[in-house]
Amino acid sequence: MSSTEDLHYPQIILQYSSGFLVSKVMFTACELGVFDLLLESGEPLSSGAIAARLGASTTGMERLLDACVGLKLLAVELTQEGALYRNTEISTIYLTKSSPRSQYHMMMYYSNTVYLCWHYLADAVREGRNQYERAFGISPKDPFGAMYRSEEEMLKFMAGQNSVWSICGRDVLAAFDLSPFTQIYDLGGGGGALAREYVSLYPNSTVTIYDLPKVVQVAKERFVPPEERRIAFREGDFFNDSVPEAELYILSKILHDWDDDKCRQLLAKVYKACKSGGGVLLVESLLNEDRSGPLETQLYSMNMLVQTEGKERTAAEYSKLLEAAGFRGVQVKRTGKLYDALLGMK
Ligand code: ASE
Repeated sequence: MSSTEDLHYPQIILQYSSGFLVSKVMFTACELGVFDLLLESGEPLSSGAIAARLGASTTGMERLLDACVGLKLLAVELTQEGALYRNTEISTIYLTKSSPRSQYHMMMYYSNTVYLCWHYLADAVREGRNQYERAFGISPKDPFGAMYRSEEEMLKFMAGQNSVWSICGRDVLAAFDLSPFTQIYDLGGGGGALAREYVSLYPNSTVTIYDLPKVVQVAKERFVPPEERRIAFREGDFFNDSVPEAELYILSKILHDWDDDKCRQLLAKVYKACKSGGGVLLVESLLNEDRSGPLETQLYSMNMLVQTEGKERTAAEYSKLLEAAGFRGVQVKRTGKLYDALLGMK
């Protein structure tokens, strides 16, 4: 029997068509605080109790909870008093706000910002550029000006970006032995979660978070505790201001925001500033060389289209960019997780 005669064949198409419904159910349960309430309560609750506590309708909440059960984000148990809902292990670990591995802030960024940009995906593909004009009525010229259009948006982005490092941070930093480097600059280091992973993995290092002044200010106030002495800050714009000398530069999810021209400019500047014997660590989600996957990276590349000036690239593409800037002995490490690492030396 050929695959087109297989009765199950259409399933995959139907599944794909409701992918965004799945996302939105998860985002909404996070946003309304379902997982936090069930964690806090310590016992299974009815849909009526959850609706009342969260100020929602029972009819809406009941359907949301049932859909979460279908997604295995909640479990349901039928009792004499009716259906009682509780968190599953996966929602406790990743979807509650207070968990050390919480992805809550990423969910909120996806649900309230990324989602709105994706409404204009067809326009983005037609025009080959980001959709801030249509989605938010703001100029697409300066993508980070647009992404940081308000302090609230900037905070949501920083918190969202921070959350992935609780899952992937160790792997990308342990991909190479970085212990010979003690003086590190994390260019575009944002909320500093990767820098914090770095100093915990390499205790003899000092990491300076280099980012736009308003980002640094918020990182200091909201994200990096002042008692963390191994993390320093430097305000600047890496395209327009100077980049200070260091032994290792981290560019984590930076090159994917920019076209090849801007990447070459930035890497040339980093190469010039880098101590000899020093290097640059790229942290990115790598496409397979034949561009056949991973699906997650292909989707992220579409997101770079709607939100930035960049794209996801293959290891060969990043290596070429590094070598064009002068870096040598480029090594690639695939972690098997969402983000991978490349190391180039001066
Ligand atoms: C960026 C990373 C992201 C710029 C915009 C972004 C992410 C979302 N929006 O450097 C995180 C990665 N996730 C996706 C969907 O690309």
